[in-house]
Amino acid sequence: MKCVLSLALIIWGLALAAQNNLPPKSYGVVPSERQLKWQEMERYCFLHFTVNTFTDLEWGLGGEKESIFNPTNFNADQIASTIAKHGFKGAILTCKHHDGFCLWPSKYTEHSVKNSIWKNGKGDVVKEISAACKMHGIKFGVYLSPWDRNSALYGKPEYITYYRNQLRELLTNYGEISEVWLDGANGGNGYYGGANEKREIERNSYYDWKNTWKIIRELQPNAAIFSDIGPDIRWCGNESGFVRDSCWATYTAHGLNNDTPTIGYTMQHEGETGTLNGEAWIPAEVDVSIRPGWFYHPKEDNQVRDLNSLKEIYFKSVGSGACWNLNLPPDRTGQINPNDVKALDQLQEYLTKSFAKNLLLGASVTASETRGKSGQFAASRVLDNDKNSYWTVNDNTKSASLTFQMKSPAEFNCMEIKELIRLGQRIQSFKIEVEKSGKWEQVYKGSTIGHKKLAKFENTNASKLRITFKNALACPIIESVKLYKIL
Ligand code: FUL
Repeated sequence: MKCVLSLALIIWGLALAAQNNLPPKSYGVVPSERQLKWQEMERYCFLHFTVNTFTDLEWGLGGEKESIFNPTNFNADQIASTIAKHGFKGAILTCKHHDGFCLWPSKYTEHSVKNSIWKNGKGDVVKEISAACKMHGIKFGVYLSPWDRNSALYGKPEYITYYRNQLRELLTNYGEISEVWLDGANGGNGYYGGANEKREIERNSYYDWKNTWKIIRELQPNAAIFSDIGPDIRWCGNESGFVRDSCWATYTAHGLNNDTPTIGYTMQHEGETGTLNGEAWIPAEVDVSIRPGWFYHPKEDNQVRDLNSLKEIYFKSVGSGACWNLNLPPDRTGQINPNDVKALDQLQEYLTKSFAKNLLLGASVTASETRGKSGQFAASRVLDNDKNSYWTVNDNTKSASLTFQMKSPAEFNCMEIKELIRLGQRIQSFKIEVEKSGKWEQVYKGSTIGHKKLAKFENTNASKLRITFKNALACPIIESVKLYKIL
């Protein structure tokens, strides 16, 4: 009997050891390839441009004359190159905003560039911007407002066919689309083909989103769909430029008043944090404008965000595991305004200088534990430049630490940590300490990490540091750690 028991114990031990030589299994819901690609972009730009640019409105009423749309010197190359030059990886254009005016010559309406004086009605903003993005190596996404204050059909079932036809045009004729941005503003007063009335829709059923998403999947399988409820990317819940310090890519949306959640009808503050152990992988996008409004208004020329504000947004979006969608509204010439370009120059200079030198290059690193004692999962994996390699521990270990020894003392104030999100988001609490006169001193206490955490703290001078992960949801898997002295 004793013999059988010890044999069973040995077999169990061997099985455990064998398991710990294999990569960890994924934890909870995980990102799709499409979401991983999107996450890698980190920052991209919104382009709000339409009749509003010329009428000084934020929400056009729908009855605007097409002739109003007349940029004096439209230059898609200036727009796309400005975005690319400043390190942003894509552009999302308001192909149609709530006023219903189409920036492409849609077959399904007369309310478009084809009836404007711009380029004698022969212009196509979507075509020019998408081509310029391609040329400058950045991605292109579309915003097609579900609410249409111009269309006589809005509020009737026929509008859904109209909307889907327009979506098909955008997803078929303009190359690869990286993101489809679905807005939550819905129903209300409008021109509606001259009816000039208020139209309400039944939020939960009118748009039949599930079937519209199928069209997107079919025509552009790599496009990430953004909305209040995903399915690929969620709204961060505010337009002020942040997610919370604790921010999960996992998310369970809730509707208002305990109702079913749908686009334009969620508990919006939940977007700022996501949901611990949420039901789906739907990471946050932080959309915010470089000016007070989403569209260009001459009176806001001196209200462009300054470097401090842009810096703060960067750390509270990209630095908290979200992506940043910064709106740059083309002005009446049809270009990014010089004041906005100036602010972007400053931001890019700041980011380039701050993140130029990873102080952990050449450091040595040890771990409290290494999975299966295997070199494949060694602590040193967090310092290599391989996106697929990582440090991890045995399955049952939920708290663990990494200790870094630099060759000589250095001054620093920011640590970048990345989890290997491909296998799920796990870290819910961590601290950073530095060794001073033989004693550990805490310099930072954090919560989630996800795709990327930029942990900022007071300038510190030391040569030895430690990160401790506590009570992770499953064994921590850390892809990389970097250290900087940011400006
Ligand atoms: C909102 C819209 O109503 C604003 O006009 C803007 O487009 C913003 C990005 O989304 O819901």
